[in-house]
Amino acid sequence: MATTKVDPKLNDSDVKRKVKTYQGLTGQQLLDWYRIMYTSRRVDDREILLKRQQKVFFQISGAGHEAIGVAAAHALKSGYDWFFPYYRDRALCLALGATPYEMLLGAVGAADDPSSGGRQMPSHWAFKRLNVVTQSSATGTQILHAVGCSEAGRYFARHPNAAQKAEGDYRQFKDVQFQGDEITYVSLGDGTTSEGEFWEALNTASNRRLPVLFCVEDNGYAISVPVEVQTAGGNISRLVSGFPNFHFEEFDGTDPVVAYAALKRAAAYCRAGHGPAFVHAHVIRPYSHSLSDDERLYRPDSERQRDAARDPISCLQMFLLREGILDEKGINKIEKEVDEEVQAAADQALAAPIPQPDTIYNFVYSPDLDPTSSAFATQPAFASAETGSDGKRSAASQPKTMADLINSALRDEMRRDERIVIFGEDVADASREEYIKQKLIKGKGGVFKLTSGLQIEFGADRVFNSPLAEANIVGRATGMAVRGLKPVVEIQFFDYIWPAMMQLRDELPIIRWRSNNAFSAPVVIRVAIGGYLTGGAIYHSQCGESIFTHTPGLRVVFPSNALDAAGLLRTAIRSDDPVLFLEHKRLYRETYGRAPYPGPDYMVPFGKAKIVQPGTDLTVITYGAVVPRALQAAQKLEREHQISVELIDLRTLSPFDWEAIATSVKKTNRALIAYEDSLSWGYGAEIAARIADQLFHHLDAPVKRIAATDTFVAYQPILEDAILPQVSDLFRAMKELAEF
Ligand SMILES: Cc1ncc(C[n+]2csc(CCOP(=O)(O)OP(=O)(O)O)c2C)c(N)n1
Ligand SMILES: [Mg+2]
Repeated sequence: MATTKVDPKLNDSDVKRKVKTYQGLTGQQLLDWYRIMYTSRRVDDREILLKRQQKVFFQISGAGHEAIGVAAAHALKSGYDWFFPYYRDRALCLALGATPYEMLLGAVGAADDPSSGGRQMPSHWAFKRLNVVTQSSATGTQILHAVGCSEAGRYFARHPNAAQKAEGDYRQFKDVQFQGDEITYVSLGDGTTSEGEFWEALNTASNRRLPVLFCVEDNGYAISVPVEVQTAGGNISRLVSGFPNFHFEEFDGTDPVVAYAALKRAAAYCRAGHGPAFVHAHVIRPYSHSLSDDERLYRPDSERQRDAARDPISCLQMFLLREGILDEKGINKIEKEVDEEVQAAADQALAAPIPQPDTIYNFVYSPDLDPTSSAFATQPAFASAETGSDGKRSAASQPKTMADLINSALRDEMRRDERIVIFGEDVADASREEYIKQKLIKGKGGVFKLTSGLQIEFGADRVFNSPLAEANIVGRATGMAVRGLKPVVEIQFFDYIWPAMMQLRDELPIIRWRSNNAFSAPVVIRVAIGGYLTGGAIYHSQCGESIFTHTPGLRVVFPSNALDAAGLLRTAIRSDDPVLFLEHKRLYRETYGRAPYPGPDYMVPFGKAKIVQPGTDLTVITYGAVVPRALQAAQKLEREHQISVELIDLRTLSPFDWEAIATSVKKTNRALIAYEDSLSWGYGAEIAARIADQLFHHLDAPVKRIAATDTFVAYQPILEDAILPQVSDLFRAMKELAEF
């Protein structure tokens, strides 16, 4: 253990009065730390015992990581800085202020478990009062959240008015706290540095000089895979050393004094605003990966004994004895007190109420703001179409494309709500702002120009380009939204959403549910989707909405016309849930469905379908770019065969308007679901199943689906036509169903 040299000017009696410090830490502080570290180990031991008695259901320990955790907690400020720890950080959380009882509530899955109310495995920390943000099990996803969290802190410091509360939208339920010099701490294991999101996070933290303190707790293994297999050259510090703007530290993380000194330097660097820090702590993992793992299968005794000699608990104990800070009696006393406390906490946790099964649906979505409610149904306020004194009709009264109205909805909402930030690939007018200032360029504003002019009006703090990395976009947005910002991000093409899939499936939609409503991340993700492009080919034409409607917690919207797009986007932005907002590229500038500007408060509630045309002979349920095609087919059917089709545009896919479907099918007794995605396992399968299940007695014909072939979309237009459902296909399907 490192010690500070005693000042030679002090006399002997001063020294005896324990002026001696250890990197600024007094003996008493080290004693306190020992108590926390020992508590951490004993809570692990208690959980292991309870697991063997089948009273808890999973155990993963923080053993070997206690010193780095306690040191980090003391180098930072609990409830002031922000924390994205991982499952080994029991000692960190105890040192920040969590209690053994709270942890044991997590282990038994109690209703009052503050981390998740019994929804998550133990050691997946979330303590709202301590700014410890909800964690998942997916290794590495937290790192981009930490980056976004830190960006939000900086944003609120620069835009303090944005932190104010406002009635009538998500802001009413989202408190914002920030500190001008706050730090975001994120920890991870050595194996997790292999995840791409780790590198995406370092890249952004470095580039934006964010005050993020990355802490790699390197125990040399990721389950059974040793570090040299994970990390080229076997040392992560060497690999990351080229990132600009970072402060780096590498040290023995089993020594709390050494760790504290390094973390204090790192924290000071971050707090001063110089940029991020990367600390690499070498630790040990004495208890196997988890209770489901037996490390003796892949680590020989010799290696395990070498580690055991570095055990932070026994080493600190020896140190305290050697330095005369504590004698054996003192050690015994602490250990007895801790053992009693942990025993009492375990007894109490075992007696705590468990969650009731009927609570499982709580907090899938916001309990505070219902985007299907009438509060989100407003009338459009179209500009007067009368001609002005110049003899021209006002521009606002002219029909606008979907692209125009999405752009104006974004603009209006950004004027109304300073918490909105927009980022994604190419969404800025120009990252090199001086070109704009010098009026050398007009600006881009998105590959489809949907965000055009927004950076020019709102500045680069609010509208900016991301790196070409989709997980980076969604992960950062999630971290920002946890803090109360409203990121409205863009995924350039649906075909390229997949790098963000881990964030979209395992993080964003689940944050509220898994934290039992302690945290939420109401992000809006706009995505250009769909085909019918003539040349879009495989990678610019995909649909796949059912993959996301299959994800609880996510709202999925898919408008077919300009007015709905404007109204639904506004609802998405003001709502308190994460929303995937699918914009069909082919509809962006289509003549079909244009509308005048509906004013800055026009909203369409979620889960309310639109009857595009009423009819009596069959019901066609569709959405997106199939709406105008189905309408054409229906009109032709009416003209040529006097068959009357009721055409339903769902507008939102999750939630969807079951009532509208049921009412219509009860009237027509025939149902066709038409969608652009490939047929099998697609969105229509669920609707068809529900109709068959719940409306069986009202049906005069089988429920039919018409959709794309079970292939991808090809480049050659002849092939594209054959693959995607055309007006003629829809016409034929409708006719056959009507005549069944
Ligand atoms: C994305 C993902 N892949 C795989 C797993 C399964 N898994 C859980 S922990 C772990 C090893 C992590 O090793 P490391 O990052 O070194 O942390 P340590 O457990 O050693 O502290 C793996 C593979 C996971 N949770 N998430
Ligand atoms: Mg490891």
